[in-house]
Amino acid sequence: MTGNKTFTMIKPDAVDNGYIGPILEKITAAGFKIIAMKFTQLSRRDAQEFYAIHKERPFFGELVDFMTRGPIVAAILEKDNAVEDFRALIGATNPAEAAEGTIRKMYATDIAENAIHGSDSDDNAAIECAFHFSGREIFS
Ligand code: FUP
Repeated sequence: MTGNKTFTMIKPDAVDNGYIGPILEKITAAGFKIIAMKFTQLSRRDAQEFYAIHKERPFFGELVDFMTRGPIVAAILEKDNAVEDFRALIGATNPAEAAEGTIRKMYATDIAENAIHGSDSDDNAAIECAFHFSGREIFS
């Protein structure tokens, strides 16, 4: 059975470019319910931990610099088949390869500054939700 929650961040490029509103509009229009949300900024330690899976990759330093350079919007979204449906809504990691109408196609700058994050599995969605929100925020 697939889960009904996923985790997203509107990344610093999209916040800086004024796209919080249009992106949230697309998310809710696609049937996702926002069940927790905050405007915040990641510390370097937060970003290193969140992206620890990429720590050996050549782009890791730039990824941490980018993700900490300004505020983000972090949110938990609820919908049937949330992880898969949200990945379809945001599009490919590289916006040049993302389908027309996807959030990354419309609002991302390039593969490094790609506007939005979406969990890639139910297990990671649970880990990422818990990383950013306490149980009280998730369930109250
Ligand atoms: P995604 O699951 O689509 O967010 O993509 P990945 O987990 O593969 O990558 C996480 C982030 O690392 C991307 F959002 C941006 C950054 N990245 C790069 O900067 N260069 C790359 O070649 C791949 C990823």
